Amino acid sequence: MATSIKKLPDNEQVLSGNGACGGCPATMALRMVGKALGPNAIMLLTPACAVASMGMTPRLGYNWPCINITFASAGSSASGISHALEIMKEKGRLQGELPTVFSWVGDGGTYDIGFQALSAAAERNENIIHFCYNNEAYSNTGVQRSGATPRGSFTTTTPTGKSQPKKNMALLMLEHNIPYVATATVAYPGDLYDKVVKAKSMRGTKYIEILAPCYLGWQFDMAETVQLSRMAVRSGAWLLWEAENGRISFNNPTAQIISGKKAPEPVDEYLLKQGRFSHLLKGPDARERIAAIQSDIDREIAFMRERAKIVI
Ligand SMILES: Cc1ncc(C[n+]2csc(CCOP(=O)(O)OP(=O)(O)O)c2C)c(N)n1
Ligand code: SF4
Ligand SMILES: [Mg+2]
Repeated sequence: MATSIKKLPDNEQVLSGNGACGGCPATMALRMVGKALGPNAIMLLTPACAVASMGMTPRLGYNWPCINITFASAGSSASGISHALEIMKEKGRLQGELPTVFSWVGDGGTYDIGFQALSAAAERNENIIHFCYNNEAYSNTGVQRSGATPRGSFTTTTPTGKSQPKKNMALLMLEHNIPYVATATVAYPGDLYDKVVKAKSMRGTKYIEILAPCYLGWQFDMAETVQLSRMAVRSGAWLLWEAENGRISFNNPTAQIISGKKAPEPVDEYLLKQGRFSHLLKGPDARERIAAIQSDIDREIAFMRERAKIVI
């Protein structure tokens, strides 16, 4: 059972007065992450909403040392900092527990622009945590398509809807043979918290991806962030899973969907809530377009069910 939201620690690493939109899913997720990591951590950020949300010195919204770096260097910069800390400890210039080195990067920075350095860091099994907060688009620059944008979604670079399905980035990271990979989302804060606690306790590269429904790109009422996140999981559009040393397990409610105990909710209702899909739902071929999205989801569920049977 995941930790209850009522039992999460009181410590806050995301401070009030930060620059995020009200109801920002990425900031909500970061708050949970902060509760799990505590203050002894170093944060790396690539250009994204998370940087804008952080605000400007002297009014930083995050209670960690924060380093803003280029998209292409999150993996390598985090690796370098992690090594530097170990050398400082060896030389007696740092005492006590070493800070956790973590990157907080959007889907654009993870799936696309920063993938090469992240892949290289994972292949070297660097002692870092890479978080991808996935709002399924380049939100900070006005909502362009990324590798995480699902089929059919409107973005400013896919005005008639993206024609390709999203890629399974978490699974790609698992194929780097790293010790821990997990997916999470803001509607299940205890699940996210537990996963971060686990990642913090492990050595090597850890990858945690958090679905972050963003009202701007997805076009819904910002008060419904958590509801959208829950609908994504219940429809199977987002699967909650984790892999410790290559062994995949699913977390509820995804576990019930995978085992067949519960059918995923039809995707229609989830799509209807979001303006980014509204153009798909009109016209004579609306059923066909929704069916294509439903079949992406069904295929991914079936694929992950089979993939989980393979133990590396
Ligand atoms: C190499 C490079 N390309 C493009 C940009 C412009 N840029 C700044 S933020 C951003 C969007 C990043 O998207 P994502 O990583 O998904 O984060 P989000 O904005 O969604 O939080 C882009 C493209 C940049 N700063 N550097
Ligand atoms: S645009 Fe979306 S991800 Fe960016 S700060 Fe606003 S709610 Fe958060
Ligand atoms: Mg994004």
